[in-house]
Amino acid sequence: MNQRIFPLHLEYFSDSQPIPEQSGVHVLGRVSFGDKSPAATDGVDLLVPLDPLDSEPLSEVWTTDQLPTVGTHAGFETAETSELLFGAATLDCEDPEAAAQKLYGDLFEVLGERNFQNLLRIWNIVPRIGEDRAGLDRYMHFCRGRAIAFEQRHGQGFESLLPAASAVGSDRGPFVVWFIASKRAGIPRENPRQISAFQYPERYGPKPPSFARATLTPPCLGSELLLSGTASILGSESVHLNDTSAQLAETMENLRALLGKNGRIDSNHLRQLKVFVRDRSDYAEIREALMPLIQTGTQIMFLRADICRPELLLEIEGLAVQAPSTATALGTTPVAH
Ligand code: 3EB
Repeated sequence: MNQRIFPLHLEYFSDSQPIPEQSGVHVLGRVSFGDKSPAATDGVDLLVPLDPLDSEPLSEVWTTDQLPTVGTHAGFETAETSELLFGAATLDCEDPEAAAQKLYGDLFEVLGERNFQNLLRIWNIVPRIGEDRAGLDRYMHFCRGRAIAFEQRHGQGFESLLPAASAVGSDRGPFVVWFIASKRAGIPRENPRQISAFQYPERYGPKPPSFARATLTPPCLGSELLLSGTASILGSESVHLNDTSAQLAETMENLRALLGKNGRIDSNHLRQLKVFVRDRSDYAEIREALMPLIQTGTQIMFLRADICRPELLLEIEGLAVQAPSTATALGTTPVAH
């Protein structure tokens, strides 16, 4: 009892059990994976067609400290409080560029209508992301539509307003987007080991991907670090081709670099990791290699997904919070008291 109530909180819960109720805690949105929806919540419920790899499938549950108003705006299911807007939409469309323009155009309409100016986090599911379309892959088409939509909305310099994101591929179903926006701005963060995605050279596509490496939520929402999908990329290049364990190690280095040092979150705690795995047959190896690298109490879920570049075998996103000094960054030694 008397658990602290957070203004924005993420927890992974098993699909097979009801979400525990706590007075004063309200579900903004629940994102489940696979083909079977768990029982509905009072917030936005979304089913994403990526297969869970864990024996006990988990849902991503975002909660807040106010009772949200749920609704539908410009094709998005929304849950809204005075501080936060959670939204989700799906779209059947053959053309990934058109799909991105439509989804992001609608998203900006929702943000304008509800008066939420700040995107904190967005997730993108692109069906058959790696398939060729007129000499480019479908991910590149998606990136072009998304960049055009951002530029139409924010004009030149939109890059400084980009949220943390993930973009992975599904083998079935529609385009899916879900997002968290807030009244107050977060702070975008880039990774010193990587070229900003919005500055990738043209060989990765005619328009670069529109996302920040991480977003630090505003203090009123807990100054939590929302970590984008992160992969085995150094500079702008994929490294460790055909080597799952080396890609995992490089990805964890990239996540570590994002957690920051003095003056940022230095005593941090990784609360969640979501691991997207291209080949089911890599699941056991990745899981085994990952476990020793993480702190007790970090929640992990594994999903089968295509990664946006064909040579990437995995991608990992997460959430980190400032923690008491006894908590440690991933891979470091606990401090004794
Ligand atoms: C990368 O670093 C890997 O297009 O929104 C990660 C997170 C990746 C988000 C996106 C893509 C996106 O480029 C891929």
